[in-house]
Amino acid sequence: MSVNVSLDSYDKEQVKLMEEMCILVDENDRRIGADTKKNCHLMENINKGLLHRAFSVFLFNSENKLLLQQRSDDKITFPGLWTNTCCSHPLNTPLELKEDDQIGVRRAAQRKLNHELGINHEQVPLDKFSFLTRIHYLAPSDGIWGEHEVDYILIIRANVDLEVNENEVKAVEYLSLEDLRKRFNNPGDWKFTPWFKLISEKFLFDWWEKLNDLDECKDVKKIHKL
Ligand code: DMA
Ligand code: MN
Repeated sequence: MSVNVSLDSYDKEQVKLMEEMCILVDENDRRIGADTKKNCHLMENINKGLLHRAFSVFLFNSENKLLLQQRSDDKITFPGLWTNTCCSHPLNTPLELKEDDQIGVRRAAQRKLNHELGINHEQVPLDKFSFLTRIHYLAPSDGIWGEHEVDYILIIRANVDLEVNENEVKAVEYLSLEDLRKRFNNPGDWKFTPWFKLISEKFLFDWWEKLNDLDECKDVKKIHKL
């Protein structure tokens, strides 16, 4: 699918990333092809049903605080919004297409935790991510761009060293469960991404209470439509 939308007015590094090849899936998360990150995020294509695979990482430190990030103003979709630790897409490459044990998604999560936040692979080993469930959602960003994804939820508990990539991330903050509840009730100048709000409203606080028993929270077969 190709639509004539100019990327000229956007940040050059972010424009380059729009050439990445995302994995197209059907509503059952079966791979049906590949397309550019640009095409996958144009509302014009999304409105025709284009759907791709994604992941959302929620990283908690040993004090059970969640690492949030504020997206950089250079991002083409959802700039400046506060969200969970790291989100992105497994790419259409042999390593990240692999579905056994969600290994492709885990690899992508490791890659982007490093790219966005400077976290070393050793601090976030592939087998330390807990895969909880998948969420299918659609959310417009502005008139032109949006998201329509089958989103793999990954939780990891780790104390990490950060070296933030300012092209990706404007600010970071560790929040306790109570801090986040307060932020949602009294956001001040904080605006949140739609997927973070959706996941938080439906699942996050429950998962947070059960960080020591995450197996109880796993629903690996189901794709929740939010
Ligand atoms: C896309 O995140 C994935 C989800 C779950 C919204 P993103 O826009 O941060 O992706 P990227 O960092 O690759 O631009
Ligand atoms: Mn996406």
